[in-house]
Amino acid sequence: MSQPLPVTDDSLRPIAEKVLEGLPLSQDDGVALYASRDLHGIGRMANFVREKLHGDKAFYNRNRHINYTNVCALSCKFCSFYRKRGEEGAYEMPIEQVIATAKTAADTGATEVHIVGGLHPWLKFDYYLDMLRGIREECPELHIKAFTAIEIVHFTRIAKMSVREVLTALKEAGLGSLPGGGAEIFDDRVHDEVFKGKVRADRWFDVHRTAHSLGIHTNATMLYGHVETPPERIGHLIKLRELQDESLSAMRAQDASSPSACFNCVIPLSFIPEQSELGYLPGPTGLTDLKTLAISRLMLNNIAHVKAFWIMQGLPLSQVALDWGCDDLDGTVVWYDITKREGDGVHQNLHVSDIRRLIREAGRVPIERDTLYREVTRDAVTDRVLSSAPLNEPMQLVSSHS
Ligand code: V47
Repeated sequence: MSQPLPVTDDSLRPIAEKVLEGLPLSQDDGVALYASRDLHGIGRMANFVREKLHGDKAFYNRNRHINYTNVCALSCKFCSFYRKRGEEGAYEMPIEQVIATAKTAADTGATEVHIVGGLHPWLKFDYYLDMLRGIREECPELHIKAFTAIEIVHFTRIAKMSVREVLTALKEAGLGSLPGGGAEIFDDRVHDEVFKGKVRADRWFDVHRTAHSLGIHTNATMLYGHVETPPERIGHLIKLRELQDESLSAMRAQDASSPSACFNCVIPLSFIPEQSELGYLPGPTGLTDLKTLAISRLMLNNIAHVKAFWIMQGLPLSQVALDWGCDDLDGTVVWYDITKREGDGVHQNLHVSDIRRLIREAGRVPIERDTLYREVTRDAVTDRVLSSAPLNEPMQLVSSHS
């Protein structure tokens, strides 16, 4: 017997049929989803996909974000993080401070550090290599997820090396994976309006494609709710799906001597206007947040996880999003300097027991994961990680989610 279609908006019926059959949605389908008022129907479709992939599991991790410098050669209009060197509030952390912060994180139970910063005009490539080597030496078990594609392109310039050479050197120094930042919206019109100085989409994809070919897993983001239109968001998601198709094909063909990798998850980032040059914009509403998270789940049928990053969407909405296609809330974070909401400081620590409580209250089962989405088990008394799977091993996505 065929399943009942979960939508009340008749125009979404053909889309619902495709979703139930696991078929990829088109650009027009994505635009129709944004145009529909059937928020619950969209949520039910996204939830269908989410539960097909992950059942009732909702993932979180114990991590620590480290922003090593806010000095940046760029001046993107959406960004409230960057400072010019010498400007009040500008900082760069000595390597020892980054290493000590990572060590404290590892000692207090984190399995991951997430390290990103501005494009610092004077720091040499050795600064980044020494940072990774130092963390690797002090905390051999800690997964280092570091440097957006934009920072990687910056390193190719300062080190006069290719993307492949830079990534290879970083991997040898201890890099585990790349975070998804710097993607914004893959569209030239939006690029020229709000982040003109930044490299264009082709360079972001070049970095992620090369990382995958070197066996380095990566994440992907989309910054929504500023000047972009719904069709531009859908175009962005389809471009991510296309690279994931390529990377999954390569993974299927891989042998032990040439490991390859893919996107672990997508993180739709809700734009926070405060203290940015776009501070006059209202920012996305709760409706746009829920629709975008759900539509990301629906468009990206080949990416395993959709993360509601609670710092951006806020905790209450992130909790609700566990029924709108999301299966992951990111983590403990501890410190976050990139975006600034009125009243928030940079110290934004979410306790593990609070994350678990929020997930349980939403009717889901909290699962601690590592960066590559393997379940982490801990000794109940010492809190030490017991899972024996070696870190930095590629996630087995291909057979289960393609
Ligand atoms: O690249 C900057 C975005 C990103 C604002 O990979 C803003 O697991 C909202 O990429 N309002 C950095 N967003 C954060 C990021 C990230 C976060 C969590 C997890 C992962 C992951 C990656 O934040 C930037 C930019 O796209 N951003 N300014 C703003 N005003």
